[in-house]
Amino acid sequence: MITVWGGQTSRSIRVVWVLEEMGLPYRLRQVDMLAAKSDPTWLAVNPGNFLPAIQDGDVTMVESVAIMEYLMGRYGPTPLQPGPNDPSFPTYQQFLHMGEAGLATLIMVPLVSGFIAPETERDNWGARWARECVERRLLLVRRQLAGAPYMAGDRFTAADISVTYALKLGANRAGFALGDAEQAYLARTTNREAYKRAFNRSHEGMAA
Ligand SMILES: N[C@@H](CCC(=O)N[C@@H](CS)C(=O)NCC(=O)O)C(=O)O
Repeated sequence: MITVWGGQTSRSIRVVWVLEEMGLPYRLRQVDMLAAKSDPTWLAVNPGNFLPAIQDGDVTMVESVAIMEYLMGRYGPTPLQPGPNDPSFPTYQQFLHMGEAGLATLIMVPLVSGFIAPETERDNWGARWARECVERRLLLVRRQLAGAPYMAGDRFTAADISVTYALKLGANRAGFALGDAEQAYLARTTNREAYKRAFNRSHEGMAA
């Protein structure tokens, strides 16, 4: 049984969403980030103390996109992951990784500066720079959506799971304004039954 260590608003939703799309059994262990740094069981899984992590037999992994690739590789094939000879593969790879490396990671800078930093440090050069970097990367998402309904083209893939998380993070927690195309895209991706199950599982805490 795969164990996902996650939190209600964490990137663990990406992992749980993949598991739901693939119909794989798993159990979810919610980590309370306020208590996590003194929880030896959790720190033995991830001494870096960030979410998500998985355990699958002898495998222990962190990094949400790497975990997604592991699950699809080990338990696929799955339509979530186009093969290397599929024409959509390069675009798929690009947006799968841009969702974290180009968007969510950078979004964290204005997010923590804006909501967690002391008042006098909120408006800072680094946060403004990161916000501007995200805005430029969003131009690629916008260009893609001008010609196709999904990040890899005509059909839903794991790249959409990656990018959906980032867009929601930016819009809901860091004040990024989304246009009509991005909002319609989020409505499409989050209307999937697997997303709704993943969301509900993530918010109900411990589950079988
Ligand atoms: N690139 C990592 C980012 C992990 C990350 O930043 N996780 C957040 C929760 S969504 C966290 O645990 N932050 C606390 C910290 O890093 O101290 C991934 O995609 O898994």
